[in-house]
Amino acid sequence: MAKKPVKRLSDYQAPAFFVDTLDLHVELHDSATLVTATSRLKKAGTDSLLRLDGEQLELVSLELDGVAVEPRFENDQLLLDVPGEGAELKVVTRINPEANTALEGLYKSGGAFCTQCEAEGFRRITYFPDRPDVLAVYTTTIVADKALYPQLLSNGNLVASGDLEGGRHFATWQDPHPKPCYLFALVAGDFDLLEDGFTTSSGRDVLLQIFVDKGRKAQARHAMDALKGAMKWDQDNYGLEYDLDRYMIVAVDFFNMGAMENKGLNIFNAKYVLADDDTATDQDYDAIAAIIAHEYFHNWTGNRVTCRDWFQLSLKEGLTVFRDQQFSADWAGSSATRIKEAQVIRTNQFAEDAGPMSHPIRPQAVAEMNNFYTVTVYNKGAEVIRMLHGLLGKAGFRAGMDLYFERHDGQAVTCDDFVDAMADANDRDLTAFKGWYSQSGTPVVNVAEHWDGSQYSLVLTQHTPPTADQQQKGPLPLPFAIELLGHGRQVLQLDGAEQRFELGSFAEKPVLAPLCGFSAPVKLVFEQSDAELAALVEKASDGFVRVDAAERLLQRLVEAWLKGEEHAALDLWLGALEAIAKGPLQDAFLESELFKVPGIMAMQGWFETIDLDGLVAARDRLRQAVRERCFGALKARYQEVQGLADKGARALTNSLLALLAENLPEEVARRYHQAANMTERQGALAAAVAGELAESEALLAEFAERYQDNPQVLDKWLMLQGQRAGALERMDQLSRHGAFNWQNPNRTRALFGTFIAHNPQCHTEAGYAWLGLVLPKLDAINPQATARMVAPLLQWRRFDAGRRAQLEQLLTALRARDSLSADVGELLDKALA
Ligand code: B3K
Ligand code: ZN
Repeated sequence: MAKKPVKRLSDYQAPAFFVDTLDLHVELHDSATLVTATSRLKKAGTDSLLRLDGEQLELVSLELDGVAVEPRFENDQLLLDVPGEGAELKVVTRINPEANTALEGLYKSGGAFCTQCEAEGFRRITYFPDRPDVLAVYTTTIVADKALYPQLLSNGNLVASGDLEGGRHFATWQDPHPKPCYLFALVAGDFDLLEDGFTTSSGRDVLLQIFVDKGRKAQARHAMDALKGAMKWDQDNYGLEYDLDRYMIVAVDFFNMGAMENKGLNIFNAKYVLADDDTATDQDYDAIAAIIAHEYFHNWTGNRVTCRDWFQLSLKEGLTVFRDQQFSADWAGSSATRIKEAQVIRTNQFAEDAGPMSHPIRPQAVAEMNNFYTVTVYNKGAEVIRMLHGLLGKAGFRAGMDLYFERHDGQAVTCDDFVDAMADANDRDLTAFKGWYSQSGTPVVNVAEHWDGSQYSLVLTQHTPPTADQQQKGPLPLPFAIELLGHGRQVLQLDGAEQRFELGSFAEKPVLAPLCGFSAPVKLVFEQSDAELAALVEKASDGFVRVDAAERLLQRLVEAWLKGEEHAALDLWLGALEAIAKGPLQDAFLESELFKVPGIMAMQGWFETIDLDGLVAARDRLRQAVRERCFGALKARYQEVQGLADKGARALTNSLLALLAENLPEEVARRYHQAANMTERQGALAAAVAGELAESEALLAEFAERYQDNPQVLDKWLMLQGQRAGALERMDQLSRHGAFNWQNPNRTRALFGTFIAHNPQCHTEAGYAWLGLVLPKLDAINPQATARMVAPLLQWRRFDAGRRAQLEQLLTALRARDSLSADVGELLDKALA
């Protein structure tokens, strides 16, 4: 197995050399691109040993101040002694973009060249100090065939361009802002272009350009509007303006993640750019706006102020996710926005904490950095920023941000620098709060209530169970927002392991709604009565509390079912749903969440050991119970909203249809065929598939035919195929289907990723045998994408004895393979430790 040495935060050393300027000259050819990199080096301390990173490069020549030098190698580094205070370094390398299926460094997506350098992809372009604390001013010249690649793009401003011999042409770009190499980007292709403009608050006219595949220009309109919305929002809310004359976005179909914030030249997964009503759901529209905003916001939180080292990733990612969440809440938000954010933490992040990949939002040891672009670093990181925002208030948080930029603009800094700016701007001691950066695991908050006939008080205690990476835990300061039904809301600040809160005198015992708005990323243990929980589902004023109360009821119920017992929670839950459905429609988004049966993934998080068969049976039984008991009320609500042309109504209609599909097969088919947009069409199709309706086969075939020319839409089809009952038997055929492509991570994630994460059939003997064949094949193509897909299997120890044994065997055999990537290897090392 390929191994990467584990790096530790505590071993950080400042670079020996800075790079003032970097001139890149890139001669593009499909299989032999020539890169000439000329850098002006400046000694940073006393050490004269220069370390350059490089992977999968052919070194053509190496010169220091015009004199050829002999390279010395140590693992993936090239070492050079540089006498004096600095020198000019010229490195020429040859690379093969066409063979680059890992999609890191320079590669081809369809007919175009593009790059992905974060975290450590620049070292696949040239030898360079590939670390975020080396900031240089870049000048990039691209040379390529003019007919095939009429558009040549890189960071910053276009300073020269022209024709060359042999049908080739060139363009030279200059980026005046010093940046780390992970923000470098280059694109060459033949795209359709949507242009617009934005004038910043200080009067700078910015040209906005979105480059998309031919014929897709109209589908970039929504992304463009979101970009303009984000630019204005950041000015209005943080006083942050754009700092170049041009902002470019390129949409490509081959891309490992969502998007990348390269300075002035974002590269996006086409999935997060292209949309129109016929091809994108309401959810797609929202995700596009959120990611467009996220990458734009990075221009300040990430690019102008960047990370000292990759352990600090949450410095830019947690903060930028928080900012995009704020933007989304303002721009397109609904009552379900916060509920969905909480679901990501409770389903995905808590699972990460409960498994072998547990790490603090600032990890302490990393082998393959790409493995740490996690829900912990991103989403829990955002929750930590959200708590800070709550603690300091809007104005205090803004003062902290202002001070952060005043102190650190143009620098590469640490999470401590960020918290210190927040503390200093507000004259607060945030030492204890910093524990959120160094401690992994999910705090468990225990709630005990006391009511003596008049005085009502709460005792909150917290403890964090040990995690795979860290045994010792301490209490963390956390805001615990509560509502006493009918008596208003307040925030209790829990600072220690145990605290008592006197809440006043009450003639009747008040009903407590805990953790309003999911005020802290914690688990709740609270022996609240079933009846109170049912009351919360119906009456709490906080949407998260309502959904959470339903979940706590269901957890009790499923726990009883798994033991072969019955539980009164069933009646209470059904009663609450029925009462809501019979009441006047108040909030369609919220109802759309309440009328969902939790998925298997969410249910897995309720228990330490995973009884997969029991959970599948429980889920099906819940769906059936709803149909039996609440059909009339839910159908009436369905009829009330199904014809309405608004987003909330569409969300609610889709939830109801998914619940009632088995009882309404004709209506499912009718809605599919008469759909006015993709939200309706996909909702109906998903309901047919989840309900395993006889109609689903024909509807899936119709869908594949209708969208045969649109790979992004066909990913929706592949996802449904991946989660369908009996998917495994169709895998071979599906992976040979024209909609599928082994080298495209969107396709493999849609079909295989969905199957692995969401289809219980994956956890059968045949499923494991299939994994044993498919994972090595995927890993040889794209390690980063494969590592992401493997994540759910890392939880193997939590399954029943039979599955545990089979999974251990599968993972052990995988780990023993010589050709295994460092990416997957790191995960398996941890999982099997
Ligand atoms: N910063 C990039 C993610 C890079 C992932 C590298 N494996 C996108 C983002 O968070 O905005
Ligand atoms: Zn980001």
